[in-house]
Amino acid sequence: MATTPSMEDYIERIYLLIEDKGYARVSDIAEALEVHPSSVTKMVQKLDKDKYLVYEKYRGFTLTPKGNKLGKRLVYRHELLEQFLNVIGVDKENIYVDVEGIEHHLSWNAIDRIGDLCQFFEEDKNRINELRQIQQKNESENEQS
Ligand SMILES: [Mn+2]
Repeated sequence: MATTPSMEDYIERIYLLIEDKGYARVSDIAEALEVHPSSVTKMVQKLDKDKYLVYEKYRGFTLTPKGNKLGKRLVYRHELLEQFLNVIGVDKENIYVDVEGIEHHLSWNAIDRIGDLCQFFEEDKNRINELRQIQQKNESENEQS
């Protein structure tokens, strides 16, 4: 990760680790977020204080119901934004980094409206095809100019 991970990045990552293995250890979080274990310890103490997670001896961290609820929402948001960038035709190799760049900066209102837009395209594949036709037209015009 190019920038310092935010509190949301931590909760999102811890949620995914717990989903995968049942718990999250400092070393797992540090590796996943590409940060020093001491940064993880610092953030985890803050998240513990704010009642997002609890430390369980020998197991590592688990999320409280509050942390779990937020984690689930953050993972949903990440996946929705990947879907959105796919729908609008962003090149595959840009998608992950683009989502990491924008996900913390949108309101939940904007997320919900992006959800509507994805649904609009999902419900009728002709809509995607029409968008792709516009994109091809724009690309061939750009090549000519
Ligand atoms: Mn993310």
